Amino acid sequence: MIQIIIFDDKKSFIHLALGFISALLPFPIKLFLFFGFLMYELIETIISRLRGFLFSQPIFDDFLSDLLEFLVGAGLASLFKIF
Ligand SMILES: [Ca+2]
Repeated sequence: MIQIIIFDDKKSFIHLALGFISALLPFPIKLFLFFGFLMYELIETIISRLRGFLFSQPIFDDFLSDLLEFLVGAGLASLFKIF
């Protein structure tokens, strides 16, 4: 079982907004933003791990939390997208 807490900090809403905006942009740009976001999150996770901030919890909890926030934003955008 995986338990992930989303919307756990102020940055959560930036992830949500980024996902929302990404989904509304044209095809190549939205993929570019998505992979850019993934790379940023991976690097952030690795740096946090190296600094020892995440030693008390599974490595990818925060990564998955942020990714889900992005995808919820993208999902909401797709509901409101007309074209
Ligand atoms: Ca988060």
